[in-house]
Amino acid sequence: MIYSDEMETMPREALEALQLKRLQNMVERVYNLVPFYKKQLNEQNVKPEDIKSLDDLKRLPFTSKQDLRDNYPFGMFTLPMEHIVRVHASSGTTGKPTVVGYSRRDIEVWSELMARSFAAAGVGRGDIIQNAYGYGLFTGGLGAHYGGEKLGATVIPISGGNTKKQIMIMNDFKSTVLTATPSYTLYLSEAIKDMNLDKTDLHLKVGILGAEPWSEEMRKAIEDKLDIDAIDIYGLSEIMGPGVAIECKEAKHGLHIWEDAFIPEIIDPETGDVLEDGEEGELVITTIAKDAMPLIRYRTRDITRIIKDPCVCGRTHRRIERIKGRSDDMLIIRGVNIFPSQIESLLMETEGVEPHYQIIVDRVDNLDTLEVRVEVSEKVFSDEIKQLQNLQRSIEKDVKDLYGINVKVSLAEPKSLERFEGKAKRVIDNRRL
Ligand code: DLL
Repeated sequence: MIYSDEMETMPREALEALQLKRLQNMVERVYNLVPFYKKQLNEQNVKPEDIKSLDDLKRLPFTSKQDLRDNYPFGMFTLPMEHIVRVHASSGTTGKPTVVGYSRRDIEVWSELMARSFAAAGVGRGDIIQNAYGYGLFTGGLGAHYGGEKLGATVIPISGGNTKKQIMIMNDFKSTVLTATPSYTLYLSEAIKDMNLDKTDLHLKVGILGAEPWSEEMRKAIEDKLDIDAIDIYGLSEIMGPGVAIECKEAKHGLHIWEDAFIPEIIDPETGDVLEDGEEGELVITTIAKDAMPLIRYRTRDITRIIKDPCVCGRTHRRIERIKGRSDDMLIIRGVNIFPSQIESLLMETEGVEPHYQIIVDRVDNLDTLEVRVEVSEKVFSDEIKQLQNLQRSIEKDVKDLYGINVKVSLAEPKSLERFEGKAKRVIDNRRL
């Protein structure tokens, strides 16, 4: 279902003309209103009036998370506090969080983009959205909440956690849509089984899952366990929150990025050079419809590529491929680049293991070591030791075949590894301690 035909199926030419107009406007505003940007543009020797085509975007400087930290808390705002109606913040693991401010218009635009995203996933009026994203400084809860209301669906603001109650409500209120992280969705699916409920007792039909990397194989596992369509949704606080990009139900391949509000670029993270459509690199986003805190060429650190082929759904906004991981989560083990999502795919394709795993990296005698802990299924757990050893060796061999490095695989008892209510933490890197 298309929420706004006019915007979502706008011919490319018109869309690009709109982008240019909005970009010019935005650059002029931040130049005049944000001292940080005035300085950056002056240093780069660009004036707002130099932006004559979308190609001129390249001439503008990048914005990094560090820039936001340096301007903590409100230094990036274009508006005085009387016009800021909400703030969110992303929980930095180290130091101060990054703060994002929204004007009333920003909240309206965000709600509209989230409503579009829900519609793309097949959600509409009459649907009951169980919103298990956390409410608070995290953008997931309130972002999905306002979008669901804007769409005219019913929103249950349950937030994350409280799993038993969550399932009781899901059952009693006949929730049709679940919004949660993929890892929490998995946890819920287990808890549903433990409460002796069957997926067919529930009314869930779609999960709108994101906020962390997950693999195609994980999607299959979730769809199978809950008998739903699992749709990938992407976003980040600095740019807005959830609803920057989403898969459409028709193709379920690649996430449409709402290009009337965001201009995506893919760059080589080392050199900063812009790459061609289709090449893999770091996603950089320029906001062109933000009021209180527009950002020029924000470096997301997320690794993906742009799919430029038209989509079967008729939307003209380009797609980005499922996020492979963050460049800062990429493990470099003895010179080999490893994304946790690749290990996840490999594990999910292995018969007898469950989608719960941990990756432990350490350094012993100056040599990096890699350990993968993965839970085995109840059925396999009761097998003979010999069979378990075979399973362990076969995963070790698969990793070796893929990366050419040795890995230690430890099989864990069913339900022994940590479960997550929000974003999962899969990697334990003891080298940094
Ligand atoms: O996670 C916003 C969000 C909420 C998105 C709910 C989707 C659903 P942050 O906490 O600022 O915001 O984290 C943003 O999470 O840069 C990615 O690294 C990662 N991320 C978000 N969505 C996806 C996804 C929210 N679908 C960071 N796939 C981003 C992979 C994702 N990674």
